[in-house]
Amino acid sequence: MSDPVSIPANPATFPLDPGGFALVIIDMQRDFLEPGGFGESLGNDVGQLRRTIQPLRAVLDATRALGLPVVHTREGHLPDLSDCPPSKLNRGLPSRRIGDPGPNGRILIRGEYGHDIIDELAPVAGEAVVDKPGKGAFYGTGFGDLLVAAGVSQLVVTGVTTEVCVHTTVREANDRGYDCLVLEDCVGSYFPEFQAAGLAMIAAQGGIFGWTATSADYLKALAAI
Ligand code: TIU
Repeated sequence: MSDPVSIPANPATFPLDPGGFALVIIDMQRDFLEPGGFGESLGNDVGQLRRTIQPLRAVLDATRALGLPVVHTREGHLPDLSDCPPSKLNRGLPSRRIGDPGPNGRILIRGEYGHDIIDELAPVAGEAVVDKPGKGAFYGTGFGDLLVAAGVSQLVVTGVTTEVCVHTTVREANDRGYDCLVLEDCVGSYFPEFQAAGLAMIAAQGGIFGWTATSADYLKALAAI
């Protein structure tokens, strides 16, 4: 593969290694992006997240076209909830709890319609799908081994929500030695103020957790590979 391609980013230029990165798409599931799921049950406006779909689709298409690795994640639990700690099950005052029936099936349960990825970003053959019981993609999953096997050291991170599963995954990845580039318009939060703060926290202190850039600049870099 070719030499690294420079992407304008915060807090500094990101040297994208064409043969050494994976696109990671965090939890673009119906349960977070469509009415009747976990996100809405917690009192959130799911419409806040939907602006990520179009730019993320462009990023996914361009990454796929080059045959580069793509990893999708899904947050959710086994039907018997044996992998869901009581602390998570009982947290807050949701209108519906994890495992309760909803219009898209049991909330955040593997195999249910609502647990799966939205049609616009559905995985295709050859793309890894990592099912995770927690907020971070590394905890309780084969994600770390998969990245080692793929030989990547950089992660281009997208998905929802910015301050929860995206942040947890970026922090886990950072501690494991990965360089994370978060695409600003391809991550979303139910809370505009958390979106802004979440992105700022990644690039602050010289890039304490990584880099942030726009999808347009990522797409320009892919075109230069
Ligand atoms: N509630 C919230 O903002 N997020 C989650 O519960 N999971 C993810 O971020 N995927």
